[in-house]
Amino acid sequence: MRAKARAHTNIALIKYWGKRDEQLFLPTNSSLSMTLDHFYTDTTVTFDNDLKQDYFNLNNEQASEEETEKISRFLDKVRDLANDQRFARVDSINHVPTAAGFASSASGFAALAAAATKAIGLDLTKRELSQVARLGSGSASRSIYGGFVEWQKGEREDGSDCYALPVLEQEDWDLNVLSVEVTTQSKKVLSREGMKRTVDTSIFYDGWLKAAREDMVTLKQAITKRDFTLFGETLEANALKMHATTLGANPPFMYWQSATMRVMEAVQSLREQGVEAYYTIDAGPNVKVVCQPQDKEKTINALNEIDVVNQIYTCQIGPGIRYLD
Ligand code: 2P0
Repeated sequence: MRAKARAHTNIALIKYWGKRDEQLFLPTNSSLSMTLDHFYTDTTVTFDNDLKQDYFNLNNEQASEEETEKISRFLDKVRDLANDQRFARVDSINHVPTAAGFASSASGFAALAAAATKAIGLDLTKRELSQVARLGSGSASRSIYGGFVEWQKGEREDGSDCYALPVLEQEDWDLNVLSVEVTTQSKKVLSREGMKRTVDTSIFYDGWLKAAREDMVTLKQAITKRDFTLFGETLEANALKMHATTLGANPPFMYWQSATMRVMEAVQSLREQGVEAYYTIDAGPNVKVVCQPQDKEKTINALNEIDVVNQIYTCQIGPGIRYLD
């Protein structure tokens, strides 16, 4: 009744931005991500007859009541699937700099889904596992696989056709992602709230849905052909369109800070000098820069010259979930 799993974070290149069902975490658009090697979560789950409630230790400390409740709600779904109501002890070590605004919900819920379903005796395919992880956090469905991953939105109301699929394996394209930290402050509008407000009110939301569909086709072609220019131009434009929806929301909001724009300008100016780098930005002010290995040093050096940059984490494409011990 015990299992341990490791899952890595991922960065979306076609963003997941909006739900059509908040209970089942069904998205309004399909998304596509790269799994990153540098940031991951290790989680051990032990179901135990003697426990009277769930326990959650995060980074070797007892987690808050609120965090434990979130984990418990997710475990309820796993218990219902297995028809086994035993409580569990969950131990997680997060190798993700959450204080720096990097999301840990993708790796966190992917590792928890893998460890909990195995510990309770469910034998799931990766597709099924991505559907279970999705019930913790949408982006977690993509972290089941390594490399390039599509989370298809599906059409059905029960979510049975809403899962992640591998697009290209980790070893089939060697790229770098530089995670550029400009602030460690937590964001004012959480992504869950931000996407809801955008779906409900943004005058640009229909345009986003159309663009996300088209960008998905283009990005998959770029990946198949290993066309880095088309790949970079498409992922950067997709991030800008996602952020544009927040400006059309009511009340409007934005995730960028002036430091965010300094990094964006530096990447643009690198391209003018012939260094191919492209940026993407999630629901926060930090920036991820994608480049090819031959341009990594030049890109890091240019980013290091920006005085508002705190830290740069160098990532490669990472693996999918694996069981440990
Ligand atoms: C993504 N983001 O595709 C997008 C882009 C943020 C911007 O997935 O409500 O933590 O738990 O499903 O997955 C962040 O949202 O949201 C996110 P929930 P999640 O990576």
